[in-house]
Amino acid sequence: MASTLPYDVQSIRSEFPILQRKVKGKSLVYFDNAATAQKPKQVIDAITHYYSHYNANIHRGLHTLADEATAAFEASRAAVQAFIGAKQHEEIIFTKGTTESINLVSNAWGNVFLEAGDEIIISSLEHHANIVPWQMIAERKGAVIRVIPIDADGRLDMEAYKKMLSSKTKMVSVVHASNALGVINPIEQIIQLAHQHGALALVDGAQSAVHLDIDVQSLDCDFFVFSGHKTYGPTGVGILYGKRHILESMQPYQGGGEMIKEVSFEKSTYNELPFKFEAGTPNIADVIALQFGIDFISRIGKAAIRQHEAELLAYASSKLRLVEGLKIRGDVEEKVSVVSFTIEGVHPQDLAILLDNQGIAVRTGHHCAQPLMNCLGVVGTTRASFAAYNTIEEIDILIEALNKSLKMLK
Ligand code: C6P
Repeated sequence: MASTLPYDVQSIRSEFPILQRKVKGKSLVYFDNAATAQKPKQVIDAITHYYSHYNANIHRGLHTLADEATAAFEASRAAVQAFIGAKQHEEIIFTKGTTESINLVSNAWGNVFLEAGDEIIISSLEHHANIVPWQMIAERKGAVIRVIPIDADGRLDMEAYKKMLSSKTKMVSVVHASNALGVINPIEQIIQLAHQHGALALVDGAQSAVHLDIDVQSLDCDFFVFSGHKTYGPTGVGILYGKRHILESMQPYQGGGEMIKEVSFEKSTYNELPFKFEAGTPNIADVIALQFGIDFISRIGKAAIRQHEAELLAYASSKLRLVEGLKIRGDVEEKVSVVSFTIEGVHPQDLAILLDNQGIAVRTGHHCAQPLMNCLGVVGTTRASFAAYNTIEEIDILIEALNKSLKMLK
């Protein structure tokens, strides 16, 4: 439930032990949240507690520890189900990240349903994780990838998208919010149009799940994927949501323990959902801890966090615009809390090193979106991304450090 208390950023900061540390003698300013968010103490404690008190394999043992671990693991599935509004817990599959979730779909769905000449639509904004798996299956099946173009600010060309759709389109796989620019795509419309042409729609929610309200039933997407580590949870846990009847029609991704019903040397039959897609011992501790990341978001309230982050984004953007030669890339209204920029005559990598010397963590480079950088005609950008625990004072520190760095570089 959303909190009605005023937003107390200092109290939120106190829940994140890492924010106490110094980098190069300065207080850490962590603005690389789009890469991975820091973890609240309750997530860190959940991992220690699991290994200290009830470490056991799940869904198999008939002993107390196994029962406790299984219950905690399944509680995380229920938390994820509620977090994204899925109808049934069987529709939530645990993977190791967004990347694995997309690979699972491209293989387990693509192997069954793609044929030569079929088309898969992605967009120019995609992370490599939503490009390469489709290229791999397209190559195997003789399918064709089509790419929705963007304008200079990273807005999708929806007219071009509409023209691309046809009876050949089998899958539309598009990012909800761009990791490199922060731009939010009109995902409802993208999904509706895909369905009108009989295609399925996959939403890469790696950057949206933590910021935007997600209801997979009202979105009506066929798949929604995201990573636990960007939602204040641990690394090594990803989520694949899929509509039940579609997941049922797909082949297993990997074979092994847990995903089977009966095995003989002649033939094996597969387990029910969600276990059919969870072969082998999963990442039990981190899946269990994920629910505490989700709990952190729910306790503070997504709307409250979003408002706080929007204030940070607006403040940072207004200050950055004053820097000579600086251009914000993806300077649009509908954005998550990511600001990506280039500065005339300055290589992003040089800037990142100078900022790190002042205790500031930003990401620079192509952000695993090389084709997007080519579309924008840049080698890379400097990206600052904000989370629930960041402050206006930290942005002032960034701007001061940036101006100091530019004096050294220019
Ligand atoms: N983006 C970033 O710094 P994994 O690595 O599987 O958790 O997530 C991959 C991924 C897929 N789609 C989008 C939109 C993403 O942002 C990411 C991860 C990080 O932007 C690391 S490259």
